[in-house]
Amino acid sequence: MAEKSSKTARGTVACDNTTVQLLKANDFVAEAIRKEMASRGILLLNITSSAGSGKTTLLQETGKRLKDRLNIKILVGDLETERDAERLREVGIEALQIVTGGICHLEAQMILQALQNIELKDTDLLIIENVGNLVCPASFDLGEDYRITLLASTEGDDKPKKYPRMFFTSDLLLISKSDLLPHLPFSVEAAIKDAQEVNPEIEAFSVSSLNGEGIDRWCSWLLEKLEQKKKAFAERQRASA
Ligand SMILES: Nc1nc2c(ncn2[C@@H]2O[C@H](COP(=O)(O)OP(=O)(O)OP(=O)(O)O)[C@@H](O)[C@H]2O)c(=O)[nH]1
Ligand SMILES: [Mg+2]
Repeated sequence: MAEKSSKTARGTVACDNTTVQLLKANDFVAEAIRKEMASRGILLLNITSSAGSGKTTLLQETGKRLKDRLNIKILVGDLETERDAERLREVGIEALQIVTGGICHLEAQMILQALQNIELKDTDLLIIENVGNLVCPASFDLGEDYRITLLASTEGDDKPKKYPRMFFTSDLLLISKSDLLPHLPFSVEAAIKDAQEVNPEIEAFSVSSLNGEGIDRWCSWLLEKLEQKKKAFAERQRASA
């Protein structure tokens, strides 16, 4: 206690972490989801970012390009409203809204409940749009194969070091709204450098849902991961036949 009060005097409080068991329970459910997706050969992506970084718009553009080639389903988490799911349905993608009722992230058990309400048969790609928040969703594994984080050019290039857990746990960083870069003091190089110092494995490139920059590259990235997943699925099927 004495240590904590001295930290308070310096303007810092070290809080005890009481959520360890909750996260452990989440991980069990996430692992069950991962196994279920593996048994069906479905690629599961978890898209995260701050509020308003362009997740739904990117998924609309993705859907427009890939919906005739792939069977895509989207689960979208928000505190309130069905607006994002409606936007995705408008471009012809089957989308189910998960309304968290105030919770600032999606948990694996929410995904498990939502999965009871969608047809997984023949699905190729299941995408989760997480609640817009760069903090809490970082701690919750949803059973995804890959986590993709958007960082919009309007948010500032300093975010990877300030919110490291999200970047540490992500496989791909998309610098979104790149069409606005000419108007903003945002260095793509600095943001990517910081993200790769936090997580040397993270891939990164810029996208704009407005002018289309990087969208083909994003779709190719996604298709390559899907192909790898399908291949592993087919090999397992052959081995067990
Ligand atoms: N200039 C520009 N604006 C964009 C781009 N993508 C999205 N927007 C705009 O940014 C705003 C937020 O976009 P959304 O796609 O709703 O963002 P989101 O991350 O899904 O938001 P939440 O679900 O609320 O977290 C909207 O006004 C979009 O039109 C982009 O590439 N460039
Ligand atoms: Mg959205």
